[in-house]
Amino acid sequence: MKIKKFVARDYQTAIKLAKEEMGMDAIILHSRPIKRNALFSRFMPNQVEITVAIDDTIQVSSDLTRKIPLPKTEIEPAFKPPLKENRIKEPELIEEIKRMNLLMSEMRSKLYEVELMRGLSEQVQLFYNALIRNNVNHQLALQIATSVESRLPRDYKVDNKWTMEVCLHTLREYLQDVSPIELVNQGQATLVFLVGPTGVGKTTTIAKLAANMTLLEGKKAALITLDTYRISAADQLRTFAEITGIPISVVFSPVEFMEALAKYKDLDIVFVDTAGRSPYNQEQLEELKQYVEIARPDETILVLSVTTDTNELIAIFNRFEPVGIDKVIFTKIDETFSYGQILNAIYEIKKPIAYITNGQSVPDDIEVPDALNLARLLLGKEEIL
Ligand SMILES: Nc1nc2c(ncn2[C@@H]2O[C@H](COP(=O)(O)OP(=O)(O)OP(=O)(O)O)[C@@H](O)[C@H]2O)c(=O)[nH]1
Ligand SMILES: [Mg+2]
Repeated sequence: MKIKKFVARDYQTAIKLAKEEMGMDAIILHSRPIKRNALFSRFMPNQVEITVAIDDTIQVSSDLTRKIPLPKTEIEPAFKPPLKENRIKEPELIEEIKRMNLLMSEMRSKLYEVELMRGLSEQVQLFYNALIRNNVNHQLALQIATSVESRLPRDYKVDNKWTMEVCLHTLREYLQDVSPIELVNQGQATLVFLVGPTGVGKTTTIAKLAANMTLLEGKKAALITLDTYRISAADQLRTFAEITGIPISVVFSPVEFMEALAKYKDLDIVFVDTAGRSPYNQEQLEELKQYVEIARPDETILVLSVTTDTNELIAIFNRFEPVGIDKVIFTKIDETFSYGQILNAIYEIKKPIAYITNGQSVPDDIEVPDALNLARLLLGKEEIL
């Protein structure tokens, strides 16, 4: 047995050298990259080393070797591909398998969906299609449609109006109860926090709520802003407060916050405006949680924009949940054509909707949603039945 090492700049060259010198029957026992220290590696290219063996006790005439070459496949497996390449191929393969699995499960659920769809009456299929067009998650839409179907009489055909009533009624059940702010504490201010990601409309919504409560309902409201991150942030609410005569405190610390709370404790309602928090900034969320824990608000409302997609809405809720979310407000209803994401999100997060806002105008563009109207909104603007 003859064993020899070959060094070259890559495996192919090393193998070529080995074959030339040791012949086609040579087998590779070992291969490795040669590590150089950092200093050398700057000046010299990386190299590889292969250890090759040949059993030279068996005499094979060079003529014979040439005439009957060994099938390539018999030699190749002995030449191990470089380790790094192997590692790259493995994740690729795993990714591919994952992708295939996903595809398979998508196909399976699609088939299941088609199967269930077949059992639906024509009217309910139209209802189902309207939900899908309006962005309602497929599985949820199918669940709702199946539930509508089970409520319709089987033996005779019902008219479209009746079916539509059942559809809307069923949709309403899937939307949680609507629950606007309640002034709970007799003789003590109800404390309401509005929290949420940046730019969703927290400050604007507080202005709308405070203006409506003060001007329309004759309640005594005050504003506290914890949004002191940006220079101009507090000005937005301060200007509004000046115009409406609603008192405001801009606080910079928990101590100042406690003082402001004490100052307004005899009013009807105190709104706390918070800085928009990135749902992915843990530190900001912790700070927000601290303020909520100090104040123990009656209601903490998460403000969400309907321009956000379902998965993101749910992710945002999950991040804010530890702060203690009681209700949600959906803003920017006027900025989208499909509203399915409201239903999708509510179905997952299971919190009541307090308000929806539908424009930038203060104080008009806010309403306590009527569940039936919301259900209609979910079906889009076209007539379906
Ligand atoms: N179209 C539309 N725009 C809205 C609505 N509500 C708020 N906006 C606008 O959204 C923008 C952001 O509103 P803000 O109230 O400043 O949002 P915010 O959540 O306080 O923002 P940060 O304090 O920066 O986190 C403003 O231009 C608002 O006029 C709405 O219902 N519809
Ligand atoms: Mg704001």
